[in-house]
Amino acid sequence: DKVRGDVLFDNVTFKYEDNVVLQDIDIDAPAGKKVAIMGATGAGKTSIVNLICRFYDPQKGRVLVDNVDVRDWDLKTLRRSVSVVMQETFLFSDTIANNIAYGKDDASMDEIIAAAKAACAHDFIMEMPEGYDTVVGERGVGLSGGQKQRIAIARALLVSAPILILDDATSSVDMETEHKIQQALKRLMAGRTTFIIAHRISAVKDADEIIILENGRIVERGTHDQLLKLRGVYYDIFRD
Ligand code: DCP
Ligand code: MG
Repeated sequence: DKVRGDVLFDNVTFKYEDNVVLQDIDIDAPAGKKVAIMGATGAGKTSIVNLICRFYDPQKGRVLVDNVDVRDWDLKTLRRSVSVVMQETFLFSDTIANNIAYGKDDASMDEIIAAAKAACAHDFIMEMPEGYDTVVGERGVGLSGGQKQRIAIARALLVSAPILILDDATSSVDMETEHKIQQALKRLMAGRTTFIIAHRISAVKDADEIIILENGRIVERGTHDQLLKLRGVYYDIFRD
């Protein structure tokens, strides 16, 4: 009963109270496919990925994982099958090492350090008062947005869930760090169904399908080359 990681959005419409956020969304992502989602703030990007983990349920249509409606999944199994690097990373009031190992409590210190190195987090962690034993989070040392994102990427590197969601995973890091992390993210994505939400063309251009969202509707979709030929919204982002 291993989860393969096929994800299908079948005519999904979703609203928060009266606010329609997604309309008639169809996405077919068989196991291993890389889907990128772009769109302005408020377009509905995070709402799409929220439905996979069942943080919310759609009012119309279905979200399927391995051909089974996510509503029929055991919630624990479903959420364990999805590894998420969120836009706003949540850190526990605990040591950096435990924050990285969250989701894989049996990780060895060597594994934790390797993940942190791949996520470009090792250097700043070593500069903290107690290195990997430094307590962060609400009752500990504060971290910048970019540092938190790198902890979250290290965390995702440790667990091997078949579905991966990167929601603006590098939005708070500078270009140089993003470039360095890119390699680790590529390794992270290999063999997993991946949803990449990003604003930069560099982060999405290799995806199997790029989806452009506008006010909750898909207005363009295709590969990088196909979308450039369209000379539409994606082309305009590319030219800027
Ligand atoms: N919304 C809401 N209630 C929530 C979350 C969002 O009413 N609890 C609204 C705000 C937006 C719309 O839903 O109008 C879509 O929100 P998303 O978070 O899905 O938007 P994005 O992820 O695309 O925006 P951003 O790029 O800012 O992350
Ligand atoms: Mg969002």
